[in-house]
Amino acid sequence: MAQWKCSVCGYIYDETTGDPKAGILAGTTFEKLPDTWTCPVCGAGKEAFRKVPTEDIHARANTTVSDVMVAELVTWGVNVVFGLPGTSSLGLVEAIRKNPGIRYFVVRHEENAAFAASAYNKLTGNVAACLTIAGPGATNLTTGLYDAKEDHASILSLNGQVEAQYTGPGGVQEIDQDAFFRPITVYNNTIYEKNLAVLLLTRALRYAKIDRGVAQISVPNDIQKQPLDARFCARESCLCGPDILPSDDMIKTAAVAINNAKKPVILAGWGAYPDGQKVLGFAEKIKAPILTTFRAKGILPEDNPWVIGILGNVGSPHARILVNEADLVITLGVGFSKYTNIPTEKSFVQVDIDPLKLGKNRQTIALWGNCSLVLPKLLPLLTEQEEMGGKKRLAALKKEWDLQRDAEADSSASPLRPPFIMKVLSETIPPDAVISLDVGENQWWFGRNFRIKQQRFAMSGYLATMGFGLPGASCDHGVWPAGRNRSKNRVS
Ligand SMILES: Cc1ncc(C[n+]2csc(CCOP(=O)(O)OP(=O)(O)O)c2C)c(N)n1
Repeated sequence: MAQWKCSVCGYIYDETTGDPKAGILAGTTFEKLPDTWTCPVCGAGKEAFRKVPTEDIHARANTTVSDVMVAELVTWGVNVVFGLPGTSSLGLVEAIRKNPGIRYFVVRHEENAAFAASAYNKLTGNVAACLTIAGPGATNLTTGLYDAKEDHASILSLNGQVEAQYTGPGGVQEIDQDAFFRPITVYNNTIYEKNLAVLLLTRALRYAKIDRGVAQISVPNDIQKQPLDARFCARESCLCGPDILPSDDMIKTAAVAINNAKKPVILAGWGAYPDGQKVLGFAEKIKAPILTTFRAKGILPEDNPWVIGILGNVGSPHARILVNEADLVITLGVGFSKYTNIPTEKSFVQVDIDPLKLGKNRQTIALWGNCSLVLPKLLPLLTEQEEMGGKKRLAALKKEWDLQRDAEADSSASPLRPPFIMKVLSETIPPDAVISLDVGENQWWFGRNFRIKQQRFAMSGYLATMGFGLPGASCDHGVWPAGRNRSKNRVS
């Protein structure tokens, strides 16, 4: 006896029960139904019905749910997973072991897996993944994932879960992971039905990328090991990331404001970090100094004549002087953290990918878009300004700041003072090193006194949590994308 499903409304005709209301006896096969019979719910004809498959189409697959999920991760470019294995995640761990396109980095405590994944995304822009067991493995991720949430790092958190029949009272190592992760995540789900495994995974990856945050997927232990044939799985598509550009009119309005400004300054934030050369071209054209937020330190080498340094409480007094004098502040991907302390009474041209960050006051020309796309659109509309001695003044201010920091770096002080340590580190850390910063005094002195060259650096920005430094540095071990051509220097 088979079941037939109406493709219009979903009603199921069950041959075992028939359709008593229409006088169709129990045991009547679908073929024997009169041609005039219609769906008792929506009235669709027999041609709208499809046989409900009784056999599991995945039963003969030689791949498991885990194999298919891991292959999907590789397709999306997720080739690094950090975590700590255990009973409820072994199906997924085994699938990673078998797949040469992805590597599992084992940590001693899951918090470090989340920190490493967060740092990995901050340093490479690629989605990173964590994989832990259910319950305590999942809860241990919290601080690291919160760091990712606050700093908009895209992470997939894959977590084991106990078999469905053990959920609820009596379950061991079982918590309601969807509820637990809800405040941290941009997407959150448990795969209770293997047919949905790829669909939910691909949806999670889209959320992690587009909403720039943590997407969490729990996979019960038994489901991880069930057979699954990728050919019969629904999925959502890979996305490269949204290209957002403001209208031409808005860009023109911003260009007019910049062309009319007498003393503009550029304030570059984390959102402009990948676009150092574009920011430099912009500064050179309008002859404006480049200030940065703490997180964007190193967007360009500090000795570049247009870079004045950090604005904020780890910054230079000279950056503060310049922003106070400015009649226009051009902010590029800046989060307006309290540490940057941007004078909000100023006029702004503001570029940001997050529309809710835009419009910090009434005098803002808000450009909703990616800095990497907005800057090339804006640049041709800007008037090349004459060099009127501004560069000379910047050089003088920079010199003053360097001399002050040199004077602070007293090598004879005992115990050693942080400015001296930072001076030595500035002179000894190779220019292509990756620096992962922890939280504490070291962070403040690094921000203020370390003279950055081409090093890449990451830290826990908004959460400002201790514990980020070491996993952040170890995440670089062997996972730095090929072609980046960095040496193996990692500093925490
Ligand atoms: C997880 C966490 N706990 C507590 C703090 C508060 N906190 C910030 S710095 C700091 C002390 C750090 O001391 P240390 O690691 O010795 O670094 P130092 O300040 O000497 O550079 C503390 C407790 C924090 N930021 N994160």
